[in-house]
Amino acid sequence: MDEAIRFSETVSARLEDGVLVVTLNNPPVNAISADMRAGLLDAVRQANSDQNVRALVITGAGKAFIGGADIREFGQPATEPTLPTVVEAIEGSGKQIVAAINGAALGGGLEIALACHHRVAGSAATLGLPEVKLGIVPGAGGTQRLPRLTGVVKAVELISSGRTVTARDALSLGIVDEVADDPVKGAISAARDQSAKLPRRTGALAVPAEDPKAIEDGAAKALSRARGSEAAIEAVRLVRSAGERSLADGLSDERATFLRLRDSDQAKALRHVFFAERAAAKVSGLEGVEPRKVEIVGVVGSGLMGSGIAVAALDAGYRVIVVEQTDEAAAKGLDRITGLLDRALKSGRIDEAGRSGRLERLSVGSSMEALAAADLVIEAVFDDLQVKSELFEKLGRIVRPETVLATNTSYLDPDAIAAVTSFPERVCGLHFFSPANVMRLVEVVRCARTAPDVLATGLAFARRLKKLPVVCGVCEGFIGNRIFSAYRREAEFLVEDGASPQEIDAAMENYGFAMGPFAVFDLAGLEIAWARRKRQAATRDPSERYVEIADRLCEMGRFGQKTGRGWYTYPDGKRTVDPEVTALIDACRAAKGIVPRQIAAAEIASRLLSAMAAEGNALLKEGIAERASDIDLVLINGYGFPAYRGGPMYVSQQGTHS
Ligand code: 3H9
Repeated sequence: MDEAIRFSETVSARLEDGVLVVTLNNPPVNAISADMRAGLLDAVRQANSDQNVRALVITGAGKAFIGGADIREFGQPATEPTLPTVVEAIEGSGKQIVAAINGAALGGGLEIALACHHRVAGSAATLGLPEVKLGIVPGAGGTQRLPRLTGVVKAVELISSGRTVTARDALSLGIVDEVADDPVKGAISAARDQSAKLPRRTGALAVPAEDPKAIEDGAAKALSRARGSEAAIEAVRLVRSAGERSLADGLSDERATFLRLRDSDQAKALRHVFFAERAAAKVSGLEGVEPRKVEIVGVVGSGLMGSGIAVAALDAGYRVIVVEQTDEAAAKGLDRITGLLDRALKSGRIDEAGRSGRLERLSVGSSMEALAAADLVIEAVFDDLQVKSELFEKLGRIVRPETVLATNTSYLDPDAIAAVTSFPERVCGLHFFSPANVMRLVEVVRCARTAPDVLATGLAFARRLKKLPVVCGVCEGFIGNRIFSAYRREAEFLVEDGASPQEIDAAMENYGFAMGPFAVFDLAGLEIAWARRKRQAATRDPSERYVEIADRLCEMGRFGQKTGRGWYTYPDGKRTVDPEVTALIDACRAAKGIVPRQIAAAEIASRLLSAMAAEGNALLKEGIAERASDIDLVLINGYGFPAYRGGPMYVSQQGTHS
């Protein structure tokens, strides 16, 4: 065998002192294409019959080891050799095969690594089986081999959540055998050391014995989180069965399940979401634009939103300066932030050193002048134009000439806020969702005068926070709240037409929302929408349909869950239908001469989804959203729209409402 060999377009190898180092090179993430499968199988087969080769190492070129199966091929029939064939050849090889996991080993990438006889991970590697996020189960042995290394309990949790782990965690879970600074070097040396030994085949290991109760509890927890995701439910079943039957039986069930789910509506919708997230990162007008450098983040306001933003920025490693109006408010803000960090510590998300490191990078005070040091200042004060405008005017006199200012307003016009400064080009919107340290969505608002590098700074900042930024233009409510208003309007029409709030909630929960609309209205509070309706009253077209029930509820002091009463009542915190509301609804219908009719769940869902899509189309026409898939991402990540349905725009394009 030559020293430099090419097995296919994407697979090449070099022989290093008897060890064949096979490198997979399919930029940008070494996704497993048909060409890669063919090349890798060829490499293994040839090495097995080549006496100059004592052992093999498999590694990836560039940053990733293998980012998984090529998702773009999922719409087409699988071609030979399939991944299970390649994986079987690797595991069955008579010569030692060592995985040098230099970066992300995800999905089929981890399945290849699991089939290798020894695994060396680089310290920055990430490992996981994220298939359920794509509506499928692992299709090349993941559900059967992972539990043989980690036990069923851990494998159920990892595969049903699709969570990735660090190299260190993978080592303690038994997924990898070593962590090394130079994984290729480490793998070559392991391959040499072990070349005379019999390969340790993961598939031949027994699934470790565990307490049946722990397995039962773990599965129950995973299933309760699965919420309508068929893939997660199937993943739990397959992993549990690993200890109860032969590898061959487990693999054949896994493969059949994978193929069935791959062609399911849920998987198609989730593939749409996957590519939508990548598309959202491509913002027109920002090609080649560099973001400004941000190291110090200022946050004005330390209420629920401000403290959440501060914690998210601390989590991302920034120095954070929080400013409040008074010393007393600052002390309360510090308490709130410390409380959030304590909760993260208690849940194990951060350790003691992580907590103290964050507090060292934080300062909370009442002097606005402290913000002179900040590269980016985010205001998160009371949503009132006067308050925000005065603040921006003041900030304009304090911050440095290159500092970016961002407003976290939900409903106000950020152009009006920017206009009070002498530098509106340095202002953008960063609309976080509550709780800001948890919710993934950030609407990055491109104001009329926002400079491209300022918008790019907002995006880069949100990305470093590990959030999903979606760019939108200026309109009342931006993308999400505009669509949510349309959703609210249609939900109220449905009530007037004859459906009860609880029927509507049940229909949407059945569709896949975590909560129905009326439960959400009560949770969020009814007063903000009421105030908006009152603001709009003078300019409202009198011929437009208007439902007064929510106004009457607010007049009765029923502002939602926090007042114990809204669309529902909450004795002991439990959501309960209130006859007083039922009577009010009846009276409002009667006053308009509406004879209520039974509305089926399918019609409820269809009308609400159509209302969302219609508003989405209006946003596209107005240029507020750049693409339909951005709107889907906003609804999925900010409003509980079930990801496996693909979002309201996707649903309307598919013409499937139920
Ligand atoms: C699977 O493996 C099934 C098996 O069990 C069974 C098989 C039988 N395919 O995210 P980025 C593209 S299911 C095709 O911005 P990063 C992506 O679209 C798979 N394309 O990079 C983008 O393209 P573009 C399980 C893929 O550095 C570009 O690569 N695996 C794939 O921030 C850059 O992506 C997964 O679910 C793919 N698998 O993050 C992992 N992956 O430039 C999915 C990426 O044209 N991938 N692309 O927009 C990821 O999580 C991240 O991409 C990764 C890199 C962490 C790898």
